[in-house]
Amino acid sequence: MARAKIALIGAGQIGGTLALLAGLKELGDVVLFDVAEGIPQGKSLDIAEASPVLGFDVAFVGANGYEAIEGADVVIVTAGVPRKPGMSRSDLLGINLKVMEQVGAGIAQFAPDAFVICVTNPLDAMVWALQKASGLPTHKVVGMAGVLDSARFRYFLADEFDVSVEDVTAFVLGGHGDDMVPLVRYSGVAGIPLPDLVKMGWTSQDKVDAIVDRTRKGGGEIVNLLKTGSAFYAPAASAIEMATSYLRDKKRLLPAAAYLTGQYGVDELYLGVPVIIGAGGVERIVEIELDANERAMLDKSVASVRELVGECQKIAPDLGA
Ligand code: A3D
Repeated sequence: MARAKIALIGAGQIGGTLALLAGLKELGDVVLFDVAEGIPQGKSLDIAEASPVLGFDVAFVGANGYEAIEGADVVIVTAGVPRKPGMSRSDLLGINLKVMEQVGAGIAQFAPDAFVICVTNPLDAMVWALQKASGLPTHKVVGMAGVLDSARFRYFLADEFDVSVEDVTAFVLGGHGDDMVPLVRYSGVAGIPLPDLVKMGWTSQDKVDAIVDRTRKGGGEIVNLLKTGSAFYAPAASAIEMATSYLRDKKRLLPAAAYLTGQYGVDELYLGVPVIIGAGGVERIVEIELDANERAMLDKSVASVRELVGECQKIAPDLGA
């Protein structure tokens, strides 16, 4: 059987890490695309030269033309510019919106059957724009944020409890930002919910609250440490987990930014919710019950995503028309 083809649009910090992980996991042959000349070619060759040492058989191609992504099964999009000092949020939105228009057109022309995972920020608005610009069905275009946010939550909890990260599950809903909704009731260790672990004396409510807060600000914590650039190892690992579930039809239940058509009372908006990812793309959107407090937090998150998408619609009123 032919190998799968994975196209990575954006060969920056996350793009390069995605290429290495796709190789290590032998997910398929990799095309690394970027507008910057030499970067995708250089990173591809460097990783290919690591393959005899690490022991994987994957072909790597670096490219500056969209024809290279022809027939890709999965496309992971990290293309864009980061926010620079002096740049307003709207400036960033306008620039990355243009990038999504270019990338969407490239995908529509050369990889219309792909499963597309958007990583570019601001995530919930950019995945919306990418779906509009590509015209691909909504169940084939998702945003990566929830896997990363819940991974951070899991790591902090495992560290607090001194247990294996493998036994910690955690759930995060809503948009990717400071008002994301970490769901404490649905998180815990090997099936024991967090509120029970507080009762058992494993931790205190104050510590749980502090971990929730740290999870919400997890991206900023890394930015402050790195000084230049943002997190890339964990974001890349998270997108690879989503791609793996699609390519291997694993039907993982993962939090992802998915297009809602009435679920959670939200219509025509991408929002972080639990979904099943299998060979059909987003095969199901899972609606869990929320209490009044969780609902209020989700509503706040929905409002900020709507505001961002509203700004995109103002900048590019004809997008997807
Ligand atoms: P970076 O290392 O700057 O890579 C971005 C790449 O995009 C650069 O190599 C650019 O040359 C390239 N690029 C710019 N414009 C285009 C274009 N029109 N077509 C193709 N390529 C282009 O950034 P990074 O890899 O660290 O991050 C990539 C994106 O992911 C950023 O928008 C981050 O904000 C975002 N990000 C999201 C999360 C989430 O959890 C959602 C986490 C971390 C980073």
